[in-house]
Amino acid sequence: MAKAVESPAFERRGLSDEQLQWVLRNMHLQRTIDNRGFQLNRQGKIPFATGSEGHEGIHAGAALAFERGKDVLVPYYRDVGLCVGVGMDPFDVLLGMFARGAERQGGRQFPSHFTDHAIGIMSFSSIIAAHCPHAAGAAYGMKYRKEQDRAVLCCFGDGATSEGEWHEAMNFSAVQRLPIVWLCENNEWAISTPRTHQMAIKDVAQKADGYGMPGAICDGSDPLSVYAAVKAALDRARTGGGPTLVEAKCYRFLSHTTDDDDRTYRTSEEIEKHRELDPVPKYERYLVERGVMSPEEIEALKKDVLREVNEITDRAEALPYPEPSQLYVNVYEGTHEPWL
Ligand SMILES: Cc1ncc(C[n+]2csc(CCOP(=O)(O)OP(=O)(O)O)c2C)c(N)n1
Ligand SMILES: [Mg+2]
Repeated sequence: MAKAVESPAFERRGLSDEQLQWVLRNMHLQRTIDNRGFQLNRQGKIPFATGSEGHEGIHAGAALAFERGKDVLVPYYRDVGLCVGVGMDPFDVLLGMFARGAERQGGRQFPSHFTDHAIGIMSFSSIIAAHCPHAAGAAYGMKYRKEQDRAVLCCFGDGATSEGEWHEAMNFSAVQRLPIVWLCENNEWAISTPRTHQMAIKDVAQKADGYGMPGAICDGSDPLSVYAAVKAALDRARTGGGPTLVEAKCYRFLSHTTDDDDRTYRTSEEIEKHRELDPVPKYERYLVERGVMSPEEIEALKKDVLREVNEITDRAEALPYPEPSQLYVNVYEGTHEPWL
């Protein structure tokens, strides 16, 4: 049976003051970048942005558990805070939004389709759950090469767990005892489809039973609860213990993307009710109560994050679109130019 991680809210988990403050900065960075995407879209400056507000606790906690230089991250489009948290340059996120040629993928990928080979962030597609077999493959590679002390962290939403590829990846990873952690960011919605239309069970983590791997549930609005659950699962994977399905429960506060009008399928009352669990103010209260940061220090941190996001926005906007001649670079080998 899936086990809820024993987590009295906001237990310190042996983290230093600096680490606890880093978590807050990561959460604000994500939220500020997120809101910037929506603003730029409404200003007509970018075609598309995703909204991850409500997922901050998951991203900051999981990023802290990830070992840079060793582990491999296979994210999905919601994971801006996680990717930035493991070391991706936030400037690259803005370059992606503006589709600028200087972006790592030449400005041709959808925004929020992060990748960074140097850090170990694997490229993924928009096809829901298609990255899960790829993540299992990366973990299989680690096992095949007898690499020790490293693992794959693969993220996806609750809706992804209805896809055939997800089930195949889960099953394969359990049968092969692969070094992988499956992190489900359960925000209760898959665009307009509520969780109750996707599955007849309450907890995604229950699905782990069917494959013969442990399932764990953590509170996605508490970054330290997520850190503990993901770290325990990664440690197990890194030491030959096989895969774990970790479910982090959260709620998506914004519409699915800038292309989605969530008023057509959920009420503002529902959103307001979940706002009480907003991870950002909740975590700020914790830091102040424990004397880790003063309200003035938190204000200064927020200002600094806004300064950084303003700066990278201006810098990205000033750069040019990709050259048309670059269209097929990294798509076809050599100078092949189809349809020209
Ligand atoms: C195979 C496939 N089917 C449908 C879509 C359209 N689509 C894009 S995002 C999404 C919802 C996914 O929901 P979930 O997995 O819960 O992640 P969330 O967006 O809620 O974080 C859908 C259905 C897609 N990209 N791929
Ligand atoms: Mg979802």
